[in-house]
Amino acid sequence: MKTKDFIELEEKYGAHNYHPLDVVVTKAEGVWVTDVEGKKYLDCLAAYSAVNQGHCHPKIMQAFTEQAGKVTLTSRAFRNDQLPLLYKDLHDLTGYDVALPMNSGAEAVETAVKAARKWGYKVKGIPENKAEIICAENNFHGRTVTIVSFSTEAQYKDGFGPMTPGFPIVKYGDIEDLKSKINSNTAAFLVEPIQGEAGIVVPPAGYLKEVEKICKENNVLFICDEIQSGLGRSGKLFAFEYEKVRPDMVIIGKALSGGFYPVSAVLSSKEILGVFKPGDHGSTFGGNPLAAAVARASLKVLGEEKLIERSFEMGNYFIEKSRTIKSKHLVEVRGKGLWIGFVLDTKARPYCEKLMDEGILCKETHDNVIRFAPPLVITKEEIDWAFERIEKVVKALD
Ligand code: IF1
Repeated sequence: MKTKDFIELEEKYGAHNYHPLDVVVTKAEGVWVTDVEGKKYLDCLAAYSAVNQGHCHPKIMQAFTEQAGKVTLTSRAFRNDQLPLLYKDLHDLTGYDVALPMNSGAEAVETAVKAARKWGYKVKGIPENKAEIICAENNFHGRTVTIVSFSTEAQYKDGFGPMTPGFPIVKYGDIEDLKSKINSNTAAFLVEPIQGEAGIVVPPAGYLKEVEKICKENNVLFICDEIQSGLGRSGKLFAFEYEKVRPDMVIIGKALSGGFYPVSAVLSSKEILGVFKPGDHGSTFGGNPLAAAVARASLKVLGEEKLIERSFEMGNYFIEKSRTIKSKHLVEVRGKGLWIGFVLDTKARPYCEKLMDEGILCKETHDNVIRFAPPLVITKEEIDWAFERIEKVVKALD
């Protein structure tokens, strides 16, 4: 079967909730993916930062296959010999005392919302059903009805009402707006330390420090969604580290499994996650031994291969080179680590399509930003190879 045959099947039998590039991937390794015609591409999306360790990393693969042959799922009605070890690894790596494992990022965000609300009622003393969780304009935290209830993107909400109440919105990066929206019913502020879907938007220097101070002064939980920005993508373990803050709760996912399996988690303290009593919350697959074994291997690879430091160094190299491109449509190059946005004054999709012809896969975000987020294992030579083609395409489209 050829590319067009696969596309025909997908168009005929699949729901059209995506508009993918017409590349049909059959194999992937490291930063390279191969399509059904045998053409190779440099993957500059890394499945939205879920394969920071590179596609099909052999060590994660080994952990996956070994565990798959032992036990994959017990449900949390019983215990298993992998989850406690993941808890310990997460504590030792992040310093957070307690974790609650889930599967998708959205499930972890929902878990954080439930924990913050319950903490608001049981610990802070907010009157029943009055808890508010403030979110930022242009946020992206997932696709459940409650999560799109606090999205400011009309399309993500259209046709999915009635929305869940209790989520005031503030301007991202605007500390005065946050101060003005906090009140005695505020349980938490949920924010991406760098906004991904919004186009890799880095907040003004000092913003997160101010957020932490305001939240502490008002007994409001500071929650960071690091599902996309975390685990090395920004050049740090967590993007919030650029401002030396310590959120009360951190949400992780995506690269927590190196792309092998949906694994996510909420990291926090006993005081906060202690609000959950047995039976309050859960999930069939949450914390299963296969997920835990894969997550442990994925975290180990980040450390062993120094991928966080690589992301910092290679990201700076990529950003500095990109800023030498002279083009009338390239307004700004921004980002942190190997998380880079080319901000255009025109639609980004045609650039992504031309880059695909040049052998580079990337994805536009918010119409006018080309997002480059390759696996963190990318080499300097591969960046040079990509840069040559990126510059060629950007100039050609001038
Ligand atoms: C899609 C966007 C990126 C996330 C943050 C939670 C989640 C995500 C910061 C939810 C997921 C994915 C979802 C995917 C495309 C992609 C995406 F364009 F949608 F916004 F990366 F920017 N917090 N982001 O980035 O995690 O439930 O998906 O595991 O929905 O199209 P999930």
